[in-house]
Amino acid sequence: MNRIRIAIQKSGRLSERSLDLLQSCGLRFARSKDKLYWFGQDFPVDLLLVRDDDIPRMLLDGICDLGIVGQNIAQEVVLERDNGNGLDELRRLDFGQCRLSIAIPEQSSIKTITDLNGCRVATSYPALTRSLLSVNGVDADMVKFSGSVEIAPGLGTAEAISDLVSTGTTLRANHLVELEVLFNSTAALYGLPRGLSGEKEDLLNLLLARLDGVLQAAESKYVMLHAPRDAIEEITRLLPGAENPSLMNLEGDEDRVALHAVCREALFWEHLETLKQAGASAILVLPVEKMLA
Ligand code: PRT
Ligand code: ZN
Repeated sequence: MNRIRIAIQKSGRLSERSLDLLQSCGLRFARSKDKLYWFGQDFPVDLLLVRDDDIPRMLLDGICDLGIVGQNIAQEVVLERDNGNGLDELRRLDFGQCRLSIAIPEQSSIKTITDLNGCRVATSYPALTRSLLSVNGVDADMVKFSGSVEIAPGLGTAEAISDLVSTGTTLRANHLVELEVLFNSTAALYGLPRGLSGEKEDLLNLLLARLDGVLQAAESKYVMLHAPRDAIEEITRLLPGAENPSLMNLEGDEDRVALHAVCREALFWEHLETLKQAGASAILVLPVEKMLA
C-alpha cells in the first residue's frame, strides 16, 4: 500500500500544533472525532491519533511510517529498547519546547548533581535520566513514576526528581528547585533510519520539502522600506538573514530607493530602530505564508 501513515498525539500539548503543521503542508483529513484513524484526502497520507508515549514504539514496530513526538519520549524509548534500533530525527519542529531537569526539595542537602550518587530519583524518564547522569559520572537509583513526579520527594519515595519543566511553576508550587538541566527537548518528526522505499520515498521527500517551506516561512518576514542610495549596503547588512534585496526606483526621488527583502531570521523592534538610524523610512514587515526554494 503506497500510503504514508503519520502518528501524532491524540490529545495533549502537541496535538494542535502537530495537526496545524500537517495542514499547513497541504494535507487534509476526513476527520472523525472518536476514531483513531483519519484518512488523507487528496494526498495519500493518513493520520493515527494516539498517546504520545506510544508513537516511538509504533514507529519501531512498523505500525506507522512517521511520527511527531517530543525528543524526550523518542530518546527514552530508544534507550529503553537498547537493541541498536534507533529512530531517525527527520526535522526538529518549532513547538513542544521544554527541558528535562533534576529538581530537589528547597531544604535539600544535595548541592550538585554528583551528590545524587546512591540517591533515589523519581522520574517518568528512567532510561534517559540514567544515561544523562552517567555521562556526569553519577549513579543513582531510578524510581519510575508515570505522572505527578513532583510529589515523590514529599512522599519520601525519592530524594530528587527528573522531570520536564517549561515555566517552572509546577516545581515552585511543590517547593522544589531546579538543580541542573539534563536535556533540552523539542517536538520532532521521526522516521526509521532505513527510510521508506518506492513511491513512499517520493511522497516523503515531497512532504519534507513542504515542511521545510512551512518551517522557514514561520521564521521569515518580507521587509519593504525606503533607503538612501548611499546606505543600501549598510541597510542590507542590518537585515537579519537577508540576501540579495530587490531595489526599485522611487518616482520623483533620485536619492532614495525602495528596498524589498526576505529576512530568514526573527526581526525585532531593535532591528527596525537600527534600520531607521541608518536612514531607512517607511519600513513595513509582512508575514510570509509559504516558501519553496
Ligand atoms: O495522553 P498523552 O500520554 O498523549 O499525553 P501526556 O500527558 O503524556 O503528555 P503532554 O500532552 O503533557 O506532553 C506532551 C509533550 O509535550 C511532552 O512529551 C513534552 O515533549 C512536551 N512538553 C512541553 C511538556 C511540557 N512542555 C511540560 N511542561 N510535557 C509536560 N510538561 C509538564 C511537566 O511534566 C510538569 O508536570 O508540565 C509540568 C511542568 O510545567 P511548568 O510550566 O509548570 O514548568
Ligand atoms: Zn504521554
